[in-house]
Amino acid sequence: MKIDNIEVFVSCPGRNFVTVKVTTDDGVTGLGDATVNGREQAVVAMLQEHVIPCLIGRDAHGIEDIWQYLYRGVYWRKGPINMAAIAAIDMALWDIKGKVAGLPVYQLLGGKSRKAVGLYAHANGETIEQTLANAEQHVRNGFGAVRLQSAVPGLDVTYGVLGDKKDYFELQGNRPLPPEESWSTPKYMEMIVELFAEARRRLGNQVQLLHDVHSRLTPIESARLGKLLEPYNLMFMEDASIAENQDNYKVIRQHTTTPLAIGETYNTIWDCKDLIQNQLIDYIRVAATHAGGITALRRITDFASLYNVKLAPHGAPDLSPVCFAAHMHLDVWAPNFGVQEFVGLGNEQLQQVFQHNHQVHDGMVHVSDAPGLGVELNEEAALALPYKRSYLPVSRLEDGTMWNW
Ligand code: CS2
Ligand code: MG
Repeated sequence: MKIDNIEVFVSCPGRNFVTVKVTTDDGVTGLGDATVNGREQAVVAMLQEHVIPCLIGRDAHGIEDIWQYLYRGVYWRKGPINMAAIAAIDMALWDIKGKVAGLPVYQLLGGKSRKAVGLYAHANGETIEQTLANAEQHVRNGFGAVRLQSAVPGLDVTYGVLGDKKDYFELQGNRPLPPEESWSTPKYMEMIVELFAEARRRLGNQVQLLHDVHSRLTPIESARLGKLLEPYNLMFMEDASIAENQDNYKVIRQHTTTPLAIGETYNTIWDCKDLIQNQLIDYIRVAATHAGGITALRRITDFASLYNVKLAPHGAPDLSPVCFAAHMHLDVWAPNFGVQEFVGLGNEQLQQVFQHNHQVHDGMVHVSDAPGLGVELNEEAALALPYKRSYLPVSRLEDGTMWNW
């Protein structure tokens, strides 16, 4: 079975997504997600100019060999653009293999390790009261885990808070240039502990609580926050600090027992190998789209299982339903699965462009048994929503110093 054609669709159902469609010489098709938020066209160029010409005519069943060919063969290894291109091809080939075998991808990985995939929902608000009311709604809807993000008093905008936007798609959808947001760690630290103290008073101790620091703190500030949050027993504190220097997490780890999660910006196992093998983290948050696809995530997951690190794939609104489906199959298979981020099934446009029947209820996803990944692309709908350049924000400290968004 040969790769006959590979197409790239860039569509904007609320925000931009890059979708790869591989077609074999006997007409079997597979989908992959190649979306890198704010750098979509760079991945399109990587695919169209440098990757696709090398794949036409190759054996579509040769998933590992094609992964190794694209990873080793580029010479300039790693990086988010390169690995997203590899990831999309990889996902599409797993999709094809499942369709040819008549099996959902999780069966090809080794079958189910659990009946369904546990999710954490996103709660946010302009005030602690609003955030917790949103969290209570998620708990009523059956979610057993909720991420809390609340506006920082004194800052115009805070990461993870929708403000006057109705959903994340509207929030991200139209930024012709990077918006500039300001950050104050002192103001944040004043609010954050109160948020979780009040959350435990209102939500009780059963619900799992999470928080995304979004790389805003230095290691010692993260250590301090982790200690302050220990009484509130978080499931994890995510992206406490940037870990280009993976040793940063030795500073955090020696001071706090609050579980740590990181990984959504990583694009190979090398970005997190030391964090995992030194047990400096508890959850690895890699995304199939950003870290090389299903083949790569399977490898990272197995490596993490040796060190008691659980898989908690990224699940933000800038990953398409194709990546979400890839995560469903990995999550339901992985013996060391932890939790899956879930921001909802998306707006009407998104559900029109990408169709699947992964069922969400009671805070869990019941993975589709459709062969392959279980997602189909409505090409007509996709083409009717053309790409619209949009950027992620940038962040500065209040004195103007560039900071981590
Ligand atoms: C966030 C993401 O969901 C998360 O954990 O860190 O929403 C992140 O801000 C986006 O993926 C950036 O594009
Ligand atoms: Mg995050």
